[in-house]
Amino acid sequence: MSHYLGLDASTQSLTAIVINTATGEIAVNATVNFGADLPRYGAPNGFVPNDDPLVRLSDPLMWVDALELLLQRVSARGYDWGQVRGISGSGQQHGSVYLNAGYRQTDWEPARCLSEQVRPLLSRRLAPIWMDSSTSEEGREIAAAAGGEEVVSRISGSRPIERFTGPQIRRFYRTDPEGYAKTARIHLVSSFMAYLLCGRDVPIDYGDGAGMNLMDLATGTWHEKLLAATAPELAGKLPPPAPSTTQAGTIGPYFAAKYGFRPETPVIVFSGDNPNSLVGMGGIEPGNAVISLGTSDTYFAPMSQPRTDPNGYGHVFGNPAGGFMCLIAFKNGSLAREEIKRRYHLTWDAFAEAVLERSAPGNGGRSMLYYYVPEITPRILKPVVQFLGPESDAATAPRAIVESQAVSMKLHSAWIGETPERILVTGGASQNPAIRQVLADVFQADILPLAVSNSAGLGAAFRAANAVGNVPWEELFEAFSQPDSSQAARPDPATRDIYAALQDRFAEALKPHLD
Ligand code: ADP
Ligand code: XUL
Repeated sequence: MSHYLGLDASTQSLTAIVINTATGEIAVNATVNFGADLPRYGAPNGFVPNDDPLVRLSDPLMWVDALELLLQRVSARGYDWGQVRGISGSGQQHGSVYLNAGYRQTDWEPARCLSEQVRPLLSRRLAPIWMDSSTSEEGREIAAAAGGEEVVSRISGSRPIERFTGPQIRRFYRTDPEGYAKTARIHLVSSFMAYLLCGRDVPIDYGDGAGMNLMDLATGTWHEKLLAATAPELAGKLPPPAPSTTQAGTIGPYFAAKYGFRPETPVIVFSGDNPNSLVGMGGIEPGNAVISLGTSDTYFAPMSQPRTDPNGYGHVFGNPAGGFMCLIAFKNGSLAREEIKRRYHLTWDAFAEAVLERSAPGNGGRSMLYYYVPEITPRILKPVVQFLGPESDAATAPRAIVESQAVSMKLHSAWIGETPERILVTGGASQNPAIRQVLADVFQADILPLAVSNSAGLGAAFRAANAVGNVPWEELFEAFSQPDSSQAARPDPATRDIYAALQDRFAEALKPHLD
């Protein structure tokens, strides 16, 4: 019995990953896709279409049905949930679920479907998710009441951000004060899923709790001033924050009776998808960083100190393995690289060849501002695309964008105050050897590609194994998330000064465009 379950409730799907720590095998990897498998919710991409592009809401009952469907499906394939020794999970960050005073009555009947029994507990029919950006006004009000954006950032790890839970709660309070008054419990997506499984009130873990603009990073408690700035009587509506290793409870009678879990199966608090990914990728120790090169690029890394970004671009969350982590999002990632690829009619192989064979580090002074869409880091609201230095062509433009993106990442992660020796890379563009080499040279660190799919679900399963079965992190990383060293890029020390100079020039060029 060395099976541990990680559940990942993401924007478009719910996934179950069961790891077998005795054999190093993945015993279960199953997904329910909200759009395809639950079309009755009318949410092809996981949220309910809305005429207002700023509004993004999802139906929490869809998540409840997805959980049941997923468990049923895996059982139907012959898997016995009674083998599971511990459970944890992951949720898309920031989204919130609003329950009325009935939330404590959890004597759910296994003979009836759970969503029917949860429906009367909702004090708000739909849940705002991380893609919602309708709360700019509320963010400004919270900042004003708390003493400024910097104060909110210093306490909570982020300035008020539209998608963060505090501004979302304030918006609910303002637009539906009655609904807010009826709300007795506010959960994150992660803690809501844990609540369902346990059938009892559960805490919010530090990892995900830090994404609310409400938690004091220094103490791990809700911050009175931020609560007061957000909405009245909020303290009583929030579950307590708790370390990510906390046992939330054991599996509830509903799931034990209906799906065959052992009744005493421990459930470890769920966390956010980014904190779980840090674990799933094996990046929990300072000295590591993860760069995910997907549609957008993200940089996340463990931090030994809860520093905050003085510019207010980055976020600080809890590291589920202890301490803190940062997350920095760069919107112009693959999208911008694809623009260059298209403009010069290149394949990805030709793009890599241009960087590795047809140009050299520093690119003869050619770099670029590559902000095809508004950027989060640094904050640039008006798109700007501009080549800098001598004119670029098909041989030099790929290097111009890759070097510029890499120095921007280095520049905008400097506030973390820790130099990574080893950077794990993932996402579609991490397959590109040229991008890996430029990152190695700019960061003067080893770049190691990691082919882990669903690092959030895997990280959740690791957390269950670590907390319940005392399985050491290293053993889990060794078995399930080994980077591919044969594809590693190593830094060339001769490029250090070239990139230090480029970083300074790039920072200067950015200045007139910053918002
Ligand atoms: P997401 O999960 O955010 O949708 P992925 O991690 O799947 O994204 O990455 C998809 C992106 O990877 C595509 O947009 C594409 O531009 C990029 N990509 C795929 N292969 C390569 C390559 N060889 N070199 C550079 N970029 C690539
Ligand atoms: C992080 C964020 C997203 C969601 C998506 O701040 O908003 O990464 O967690 O799953």
